[in-house]
Amino acid sequence: MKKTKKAVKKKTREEESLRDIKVRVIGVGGGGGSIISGVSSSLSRVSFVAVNTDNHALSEVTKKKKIRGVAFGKKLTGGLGTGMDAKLGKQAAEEDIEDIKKLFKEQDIVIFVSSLGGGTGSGALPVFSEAAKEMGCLVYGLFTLPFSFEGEKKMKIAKEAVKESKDNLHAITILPNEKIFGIVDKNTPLKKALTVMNENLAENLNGLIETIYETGLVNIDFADVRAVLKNKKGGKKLTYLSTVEGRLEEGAEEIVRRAISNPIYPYKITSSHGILFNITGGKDIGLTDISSISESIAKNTDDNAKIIVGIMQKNKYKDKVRVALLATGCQTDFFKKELDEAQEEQGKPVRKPAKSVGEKKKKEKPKTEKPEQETKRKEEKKDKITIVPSAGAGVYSTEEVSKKPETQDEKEILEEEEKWEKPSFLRKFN
Ligand SMILES: Nc1nc2c(ncn2[C@@H]2O[C@H](COP(=O)(O)OP(=O)(O)OP(=O)(O)O)[C@@H](O)[C@H]2O)c(=O)[nH]1
Ligand SMILES: [Mg+2]
Repeated sequence: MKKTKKAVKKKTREEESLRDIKVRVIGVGGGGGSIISGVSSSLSRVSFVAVNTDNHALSEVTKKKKIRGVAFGKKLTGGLGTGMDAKLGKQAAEEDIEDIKKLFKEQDIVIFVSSLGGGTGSGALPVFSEAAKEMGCLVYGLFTLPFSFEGEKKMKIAKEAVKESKDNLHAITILPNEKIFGIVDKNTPLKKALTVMNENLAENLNGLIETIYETGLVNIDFADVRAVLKNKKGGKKLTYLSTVEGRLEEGAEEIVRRAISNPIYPYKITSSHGILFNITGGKDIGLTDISSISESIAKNTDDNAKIIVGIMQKNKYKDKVRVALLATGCQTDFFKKELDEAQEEQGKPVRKPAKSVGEKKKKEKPKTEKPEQETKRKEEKKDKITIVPSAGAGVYSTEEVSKKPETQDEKEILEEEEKWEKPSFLRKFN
């Protein structure tokens, strides 16, 4: 068929490279479904699936048109959930793994979202993540941990799930629900508190997905995201994902401060070795603003971190800016044991994380630096970052700029945010 001039013009290199990227967000269990229902309405190119052993919870979540529901483990659970039995959740996952595997087929990125501590999400995740990884997907897990008032047992189930899934996840974000009390008052009704937590999570995820799919003036693409998510130096997969919006008049430092100190995180980006951030501003956003934000982020990270910067412009961000940040290789003491511990105690072979070429060559910097030396070094590092929009996307190590130019105007997505679903585990108690 003869191509029209218009059609040829439309098919830019940009669209070509993004055309086939498939991202599937899978909410596992009740909490996971609720969280994804908050993000699904504003994103168009990603597919959303809620999987659960609880038919009632599934039917609530799939009221959102964009979410497809898949039940599993019907024979074992009768469609009623597992009642906090992770062993049953695991068996349920194994029972229907062939059906579930179809969800991973041809997906480039599978993002599992789950609130750990129940039987379904915690039991099924190790099984699902293993299958997704084996099928060649880039697998990212975004999890919450139960509140401490929910008791030791739930926390134990959640931590066990992290431990059993971590080898099959390229990157993991773990957020204790408890952290929500850094944002809302302790007396806030639980339902409301969870909604705020879910909104925060959904907003962060939204920022990442927009970064992957939308075309920027300085563009971050799938290859960049993959490079950062897979860059688990020293096996550290803990990932920080945050998206914030602010007014330019707040100043770069303040916007960055909010982006890197999201109160729902029990860890910081300081030890991160792979950072990807996307700055979205109005048509009038200046190079100074962009540089200030970039430098401010770089100052707060590891010296050897690989930093990838993207810039987008949208009319709706007049005088405003949105920063979406993804940082891998973070550290925390909170669930250090679960993340670091190999699976020796379970009699399984220890799978050591593969070392990157750079890591083999590079020696760790000795930690003998005085505070003033550190400040000086960080200032010097800041000076080495150059933002060159006309030269294309920024993969910035501290010294180099490498990547080809991309120029294309942004698309507008102005969909209204919809109301959140009521968290499923609360529904049971109402
Ligand atoms: N952030 C957040 N956490 C939730 C939400 N719903 C439940 N949780 C947390 O997730 C834990 C597990 O609950 P569910 O997600 O309902 O459990 P499940 O995976 O469906 O497992 P079973 O119902 O036991 O089969 C709870 O103890 C809560 O801590 C939610 O909407 N948001
Ligand atoms: Mg449930």
